[in-house]
Amino acid sequence: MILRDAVRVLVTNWDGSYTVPSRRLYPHQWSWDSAFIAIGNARWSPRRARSELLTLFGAQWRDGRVPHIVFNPRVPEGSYFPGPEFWNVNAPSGTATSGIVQPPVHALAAWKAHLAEPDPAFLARIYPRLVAQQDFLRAARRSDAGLISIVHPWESGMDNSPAWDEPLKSVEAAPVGAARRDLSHVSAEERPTDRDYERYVSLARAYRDTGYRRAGQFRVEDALFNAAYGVAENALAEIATVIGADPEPHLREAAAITAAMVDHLYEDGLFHSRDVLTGNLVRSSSAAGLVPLMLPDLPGEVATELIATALDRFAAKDGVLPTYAPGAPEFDSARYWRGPSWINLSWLVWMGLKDRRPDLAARLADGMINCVTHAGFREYFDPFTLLGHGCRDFSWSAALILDVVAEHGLDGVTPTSRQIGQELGSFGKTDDVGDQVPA
Ligand code: 2M8
Repeated sequence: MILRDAVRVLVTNWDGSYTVPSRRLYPHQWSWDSAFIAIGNARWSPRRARSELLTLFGAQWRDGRVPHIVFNPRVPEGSYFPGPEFWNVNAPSGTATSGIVQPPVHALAAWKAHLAEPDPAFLARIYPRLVAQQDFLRAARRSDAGLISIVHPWESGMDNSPAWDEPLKSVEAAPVGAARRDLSHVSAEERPTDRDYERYVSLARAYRDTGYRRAGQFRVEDALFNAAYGVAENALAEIATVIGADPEPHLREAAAITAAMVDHLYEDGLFHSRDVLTGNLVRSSSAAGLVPLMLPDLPGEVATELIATALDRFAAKDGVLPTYAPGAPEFDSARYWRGPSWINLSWLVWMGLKDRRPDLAARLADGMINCVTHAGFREYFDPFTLLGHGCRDFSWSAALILDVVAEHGLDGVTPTSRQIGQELGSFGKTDDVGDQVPA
């Protein structure tokens, strides 16, 4: 049942060649959402997974950047703020996009799509684009410390994390007036405050006004973003091997970023972010700091300490991972990215634990399944009551559950992909209906 419901969400949110995160709250294509959605779709429709990624990379800029939003021209300007008029960008494809990026989890998604249904031609097509995505980050965002910066909280994907409270203090808030659309769909207590939103808008405007070249007053080396960058290099090494390219430079880069992260971002059992403008470590209790568990080159003792932190400060043994440590004063169990459990973050940590601590990984898998069984495919969940928050029928919550169930099983039974196909019954056929898969 849960599998059918998950696919129903993904089918409902499919727009012909990609998937919207949510019909009402997020009616365009989002970058890292599409990577997570592709990972889930790969479990029942690898064709959709490939289409999702190729559509996103169809809007890649000449400098290699993959914009965080690709706008659907058929959706009215007023449906989402800030929309195409605010960002004022046309990608080389002619599509309107935003000008900032999100964590580069796409190479991993492409690799997982290939594992689900081997397709070297797809890999050969997407590989240069994935390499260009990494090249952009190296060229435009790398500091002397060898780490990649983000220039907006929206680039972290964990937009409203308390980890950004301190670096955002120097950003002037610009009035956005009645422009906010999110509050028509979700209650204000579950979304960022007006003051935070005003800062987001003022930062985005400052970056836009330099032609998306020079950042405003926010430049941060984030643990999750840098871990995603390293994981992407590992995935690129796998892809390179299949298509006859050289995996070595990717493996070297993955090892180098891991070492730089340990040197500069690690302290007391957790990875943190570094404020590039002040040079200070931003000590916080964000679960982003556990995501480096995904890096295969992570020194064993660091991994052991991270796992101890996950158990102790994040109560991971209970299975439902909060985005912020519950004992920290900034923790809020219902507000967007300030504490609730999100399926994508739990999934990233689950990936990092599968080989290191299969028992704990299994608990997180059960925890993710419990959340959606209890509350449906909500955007985020109270980690204690499992109450659902944010929008409903949220795509990555559905997609990643398909991936978790395919690997971990449900009620102790691990379905084969054939069984998943059978369980989905008629949904399997929708794979062939109404698609506009990029040529
Ligand atoms: C949220 O972010 C957007 C801005 O990009 C928003 O609040 O309007 C975040 O949760 C982000 O991580 C996610 O990619 C996006 C769409 O699901 O929504």
